[in-house]
Amino acid sequence: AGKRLRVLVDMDGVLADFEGGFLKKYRARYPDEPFITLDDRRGFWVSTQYEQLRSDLYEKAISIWQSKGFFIDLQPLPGGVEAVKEMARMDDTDVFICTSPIKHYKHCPYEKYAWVEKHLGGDFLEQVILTRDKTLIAGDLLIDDKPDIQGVEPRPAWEHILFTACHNQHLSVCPSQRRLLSWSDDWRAVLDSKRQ
Ligand code: BVP
Repeated sequence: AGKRLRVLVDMDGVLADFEGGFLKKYRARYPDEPFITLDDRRGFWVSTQYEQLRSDLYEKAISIWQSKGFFIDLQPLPGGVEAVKEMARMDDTDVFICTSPIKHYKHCPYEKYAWVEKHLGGDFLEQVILTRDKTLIAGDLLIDDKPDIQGVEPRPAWEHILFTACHNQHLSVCPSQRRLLSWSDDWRAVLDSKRQ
């Protein structure tokens, strides 16, 4: 009998459409300001690329995800909610949602829980991990769209599976780093590869 598999799944950019939600609300709030299409996004930090476009756009970008309603209004990315629900039903499999809240805490942590309740159900609130340091969380897999996941633990327990997003799709990552192109990709095979 093998041990249980523990899968950590990121939220923004993996289950929830942070990039699409940002662009829509940014354009609605600042219709006369320049913006970056999703095709032109490069680098994990939206704020950094907007700052490079024009320095004052840094604060304008941040104002979008600091606003009430930003995180709860994010649309689910295709197939993500279904995949996570299926994982949770699999034998010998534990799935946790592992997400970093922004430091402006007025709305974000609350809305992340509310999003999980809305899209995955109240029982799934048991599976939520909010942390600014994912290296401390032990798991077999971490499915996350951030290319560099760092923290105080130099040897995290998990293997990071890079989930493809607009900002990382052109990145050439080291050949040992595995990717999931979307939730239509073979995530079941990735899980099976880690089972004893
Ligand atoms: O809560 C999200 C949004 C925020 O960082 C968190 C990333 O969490 P994980 O996906 O790693 O769990 N965020 C913040 C900024 C700029 C802040 Br200044 C950004 O550009 N992009 C971004 O996602």
